[in-house]
Amino acid sequence: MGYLDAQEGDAERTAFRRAEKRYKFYKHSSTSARSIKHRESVPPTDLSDVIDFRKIRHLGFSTESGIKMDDKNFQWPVFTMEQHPGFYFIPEALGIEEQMHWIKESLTTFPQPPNRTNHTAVYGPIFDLWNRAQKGESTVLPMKKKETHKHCPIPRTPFLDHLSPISTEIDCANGLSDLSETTSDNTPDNESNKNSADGKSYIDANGAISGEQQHSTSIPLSVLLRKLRWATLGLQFDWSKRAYDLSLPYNKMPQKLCDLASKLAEPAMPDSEFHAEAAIVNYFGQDDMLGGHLDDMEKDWSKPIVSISFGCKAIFLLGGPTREHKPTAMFLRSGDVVLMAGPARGCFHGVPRIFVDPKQADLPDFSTCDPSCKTFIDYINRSRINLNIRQVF
Ligand SMILES: O=C(O)CCC(=O)C(=O)O
Repeated sequence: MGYLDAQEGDAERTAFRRAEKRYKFYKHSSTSARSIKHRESVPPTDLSDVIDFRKIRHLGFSTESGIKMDDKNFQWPVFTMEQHPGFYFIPEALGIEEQMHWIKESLTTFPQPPNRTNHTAVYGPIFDLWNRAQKGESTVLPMKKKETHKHCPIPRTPFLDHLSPISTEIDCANGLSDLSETTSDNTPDNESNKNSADGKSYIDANGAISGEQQHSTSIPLSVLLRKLRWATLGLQFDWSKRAYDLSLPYNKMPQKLCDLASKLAEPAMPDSEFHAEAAIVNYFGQDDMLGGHLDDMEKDWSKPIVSISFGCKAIFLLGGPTREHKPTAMFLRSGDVVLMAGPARGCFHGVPRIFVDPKQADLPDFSTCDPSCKTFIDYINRSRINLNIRQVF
């Protein structure tokens, strides 16, 4: 959030962009001889430079220079890096049961209206997405006629652009067409998005549609669940204005999450308390990446961003104040926490890679969780969720 996009063209030339290209996942879906030849010519990604804080924690020492561990002053061992002041890494901060609790919340409660998701601008608020998707419900969703052109009706918000799939071919939510990179409806400002985001038409818990509607299409809710890319909690963010919109209805952040965030934030602000006021839930599948960006919309950068990872392993890139700075790559695993405060708040960062292959995903053994968690385990075994918590004022 607070996304700053790269200028077209120069993106390829910056150190940050080069690192993204180095680590990203290359999809080769085609079985054509040319594609197979190309696949064979691409060497596996060299991960030898990726810092592994978990490994360092278990080894008890680091061969990397400038990495320090503080295991005395806080509840968890906390790592800092000399070249990134204001950045803190807390490996394995959350246990398996606690992770499963937040995975469930992220999939059931957090996308519930009035919280907004990437689907809100097109379809209006959708209630009970997770439960209804599990029941195999398909629903008729309102869409403006304009949106039935060949592009997929998934909003290309600035956020979706920064959470951009590497593959240019995405199966469309209505199963009819693909989402071209050239789609014109690429801001939440476009007319169709405005109308639905205004809440003029919506789907209630029973799947009924009310409000203005010019055209409709039937979409399995499981498809919309798979296409869920973000949800905002607490104070809601307006992507088109790049600002918190205090006029939007919102629920206060869940107290349990505020308490957790304030405890986790301690290494970055030991003398005062962190008050969580907003959060973004990021949902990633294999082909998703989060392009390099700055989170600069909150007023006070001494207050950290508290970022918690769940599910498949990812690579996190932490750069400098411009894209010209070569970023440091590090692994993020389920239960790891990152804090960005002070100078680190002004640094470009992103997630170029998610490892969903079971051999590389490094997932905790969620099978020890209650059997009722099975559907959540099935989801998280192929995905990653990030809870990104902020104090706005
Ligand atoms: O997914 C992550 O680990 C980082 C998310 C992030 O940077 C953001 O939401 O601004």
